[in-house]
Amino acid sequence: MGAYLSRILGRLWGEKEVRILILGLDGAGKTTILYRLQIGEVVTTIPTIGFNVETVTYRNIKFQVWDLGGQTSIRPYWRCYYANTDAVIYVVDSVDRDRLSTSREELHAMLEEDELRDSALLVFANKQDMVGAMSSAEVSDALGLGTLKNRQWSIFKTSAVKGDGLTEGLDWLVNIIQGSKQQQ
Ligand SMILES: Nc1nc2c(ncn2[C@@H]2O[C@H](COP(=O)(O)OP(=O)(O)OP(=O)(O)O)[C@@H](O)[C@H]2O)c(=O)[nH]1
Ligand SMILES: [Mg+2]
Repeated sequence: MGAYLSRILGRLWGEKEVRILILGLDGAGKTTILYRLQIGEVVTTIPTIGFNVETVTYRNIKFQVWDLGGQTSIRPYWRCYYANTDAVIYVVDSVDRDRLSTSREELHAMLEEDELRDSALLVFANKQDMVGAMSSAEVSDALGLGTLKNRQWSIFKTSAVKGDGLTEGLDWLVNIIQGSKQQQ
């Protein structure tokens, strides 16, 4: 049954990998999430200058995951990676209340880009293991997710260091992407 399903899925997907960008302000936890997804462990990170890219296989689907540096001076380069992106994982440090408005501005500026018109949006309200972390409803409000039009989006509470919430988010993404494939 498993082999049969993977054949069907293989046909559905062809050989194409699903292209994902992980974006968000510096220090939000993007690189930690990338390697947690890829090797299942917490790695020691340094601020990303440029990008990391890894292939992550989940539920028989190959994701090509790009993790871009989030520092102010590097954010203008995000747009160089937008073409052919199936989904954006937008990571928020749920403790960093002071920079939520900046995070909101960057998010909305990104979503206005034509190349991301059809990309799904998965928001991770990260660092939920820390005292004072905002709830996903608070993060959602602060980011203005409710105002998004013509966008498939969802938000999940995550802790990259504990590994919580990440697969729930990916499950949502797989369902969205499979749904849109079947419509084509
Ligand atoms: N407590 C806690 N710390 C986290 C979590 N996720 C990441 N961190 C820590 O936050 C710091 C920054 O994480 P990175 O993954 O390097 O952040 P980044 O978003 O890749 O940052 P840039 O590369 O500068 O854009 C590191 O010390 C991580 O260990 C989390 O869920 N909980
Ligand atoms: Mg990084």
